[in-house]
Amino acid sequence: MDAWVGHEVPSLPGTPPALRLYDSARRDVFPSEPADAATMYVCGITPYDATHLGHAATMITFDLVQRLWRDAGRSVTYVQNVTDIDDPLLERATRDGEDWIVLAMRETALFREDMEALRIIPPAHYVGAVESIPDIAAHVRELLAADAAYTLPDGTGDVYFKVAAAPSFGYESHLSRDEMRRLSAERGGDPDRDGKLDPLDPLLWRGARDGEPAWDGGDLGPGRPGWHIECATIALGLLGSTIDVQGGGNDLLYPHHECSAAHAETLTGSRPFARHFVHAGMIGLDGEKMSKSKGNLVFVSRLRGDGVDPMALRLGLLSGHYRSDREWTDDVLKTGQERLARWRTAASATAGPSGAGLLAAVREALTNDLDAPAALALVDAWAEAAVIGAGDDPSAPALIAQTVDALLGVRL
Ligand code: 5CA
Ligand code: ZN
Repeated sequence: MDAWVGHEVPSLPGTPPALRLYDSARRDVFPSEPADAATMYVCGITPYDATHLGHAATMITFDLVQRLWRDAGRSVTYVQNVTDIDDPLLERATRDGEDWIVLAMRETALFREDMEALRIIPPAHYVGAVESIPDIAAHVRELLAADAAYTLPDGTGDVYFKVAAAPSFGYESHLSRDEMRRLSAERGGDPDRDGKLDPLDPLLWRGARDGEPAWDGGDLGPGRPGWHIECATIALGLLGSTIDVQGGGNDLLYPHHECSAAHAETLTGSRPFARHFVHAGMIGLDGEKMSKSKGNLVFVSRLRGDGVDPMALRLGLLSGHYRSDREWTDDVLKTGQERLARWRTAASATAGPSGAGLLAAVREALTNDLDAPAALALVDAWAEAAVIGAGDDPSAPALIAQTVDALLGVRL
């Protein structure tokens, strides 16, 4: 499907240090050393409700990764999916008496608009689950043929992956089996279903049910895809067997990313599926994770409609470190708005402290596991000096505006 429209990204003088990122599997920060063309797959929305600030925060996180790779002269192939068929989408459509396709298309269109307003660089490939079904079904058949999957003997046609076929299962999330079981029940899995070989085995293909949409699965019979195989298939098809970054929120670490890596690795025989498994913290509201199922949402489109500058939202979301779970409050928004106004005033000053010095410091902060709060503090200090007439670099205000645009995605 179509992605959204991008904006020109200014190129900056000089060379940045190598990007270092935290990898959930190795549990530490390691350099990301992609070939000339870096590859990234990020788990996108399930379009049954509008984009909220949690989605925006995760998309901004991976937008920074792309910006830093580009700043280092790499081309980037970025793929994002849309889970445009899955249980929550069908449940919401049924609840509201709406056609699930219309719901998915409307919310996906709104997401594109929000991403454009937030100046997120669009993915090279924006791919829906539905359009990927033939490839997904082929992978499920391949896993069955390799004895890494089985059909449940209850006549439903449901096919499960054998976690026993992935000897390294668990290497990404490092959880105990009890914890995996608990999270799998909470996040779309069915550990207590009868007939499974292992309670942790995830669904690959759901046989057709009355009243549910179904697609031709060849030998699998009609049905629809499981969730984890969707992302494994889309990533493998467009990015090959080893990607530089697999990203998403930390709510996806288990079971989604652990299982999609296990599927991909079993299909290709190559491990790890991603050199860095990168997870963004959860944005919460009133002490709870912002989520469609809980309904405690602040929508990007609602704030935009209220006249909030998307650049202030971006600054608000960047004011906490991407890996920390953090709260969205009125104060976070107000601070973002005030910061944006201060930076805009400073960028129109006639001179300021050294622009090249600030660019180097901002690059240092951001390549250090995306330390955006440190980068914001550096620009704050520069802006404070520039507005009181300190510093005599006449090229600094323009360079700072370009730096903030190219690296933080904030247009002044
Ligand atoms: N379609 C699947 C991924 S394949 C999905 O999780 N969709 S989602 O709509 O629930 O979330 C979209 C993206 O936003 C995911 O990367 C998810 O991890 C992230 N996300 C969801 N809620 C939050 C939140 N409260 N804070 C930060 N990120 C979030
Ligand atoms: Zn995914």
